[in-house]
Amino acid sequence: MPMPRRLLFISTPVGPLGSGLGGGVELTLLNLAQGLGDRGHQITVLAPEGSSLGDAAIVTVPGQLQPTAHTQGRSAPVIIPADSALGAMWRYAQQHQKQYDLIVNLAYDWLPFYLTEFFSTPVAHFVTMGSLSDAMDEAIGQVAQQFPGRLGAYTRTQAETFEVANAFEILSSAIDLELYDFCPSPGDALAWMGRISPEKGLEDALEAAAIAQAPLKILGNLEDANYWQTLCDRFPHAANCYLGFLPTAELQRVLRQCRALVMTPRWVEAFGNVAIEALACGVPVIAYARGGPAEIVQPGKTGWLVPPDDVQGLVDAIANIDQLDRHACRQQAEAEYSLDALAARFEQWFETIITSAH
Ligand code: HBI
Repeated sequence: MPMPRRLLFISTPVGPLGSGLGGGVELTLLNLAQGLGDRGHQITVLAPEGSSLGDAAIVTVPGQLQPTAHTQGRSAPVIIPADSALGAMWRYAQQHQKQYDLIVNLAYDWLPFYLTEFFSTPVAHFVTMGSLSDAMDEAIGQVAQQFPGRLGAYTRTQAETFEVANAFEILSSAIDLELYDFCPSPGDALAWMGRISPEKGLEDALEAAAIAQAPLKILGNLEDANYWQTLCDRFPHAANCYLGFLPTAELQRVLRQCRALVMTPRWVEAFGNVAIEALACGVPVIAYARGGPAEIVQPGKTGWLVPPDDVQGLVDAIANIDQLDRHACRQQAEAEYSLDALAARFEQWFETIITSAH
């Protein structure tokens, strides 16, 4: 077991931890804090005010939240609002960096990458989405060139959206399996989970469920109200399907009763934490063969992969759910996506950076 390290994790500036605005980053941070804490490391999390994160040591800073990167477009300029939480978090990090062996950035923003060379404590970057803008690609490319080995990603597919794909350490993801109860015999509903935002393609799941005449349960943060309104106009019953953004304990009580999770990403989903949450409950995953889910689903065993944007393909997969093995789903989660497996992967990545930085 390598020596205990003092690690400062800097969270996403788009929202307080626990609000759901940070999407998969919130779960990743919670899991890393718990998994690495259990392995004896000292974890501090730096996040916007109003954040909460289980029992990890957390430092919060006030300030204006960052506009989300995934709606800005490729040529979007770098935006830093006045009184920015992002700026405040990185000022804190600069002032306290000597107390840590490593700083780990989880923000998908330009500033942390630009500041890397100005820190004496090594800064690692866990990149949580695929390539979205030229400005971010440039900042990420700069780190790849100056500090090889400092970039991490969830999946190979996600890394390949960047020119510097080979500079990324692939770390996958995980969940706390103890929070998810296996369910051998589900009801007749399908599930869809995620931020309700255009890049998640919820309309295809609503259309496929309607054709298959299967009830659909929608869970997640209602991020884009205009988009949701267009869905409700097109699918009048959609509002009845929406169960809100639920904490994990309640979420899994709904999810585990479903026959399958349907994933309809329009973009390259970096990972798709919801896929392993489903597997942990024994719920097979029907997903477009795009991004992270394509590296998670074992076709014909723990789910089906469908040609991207092919709604009829979703309907065909829904008709073949009974060929899938719910026990195999739980077993895959235990083998590949436990907290300790994740912590061991990150610990090894951090050790390589820390030992080569001196
Ligand atoms: N946008 N500007 C910005 N910064 C982030 O850290 C960020 C984001 N959009 C979405 C997001 N993080 C997370 O929901 C995903 O990385 C999972």
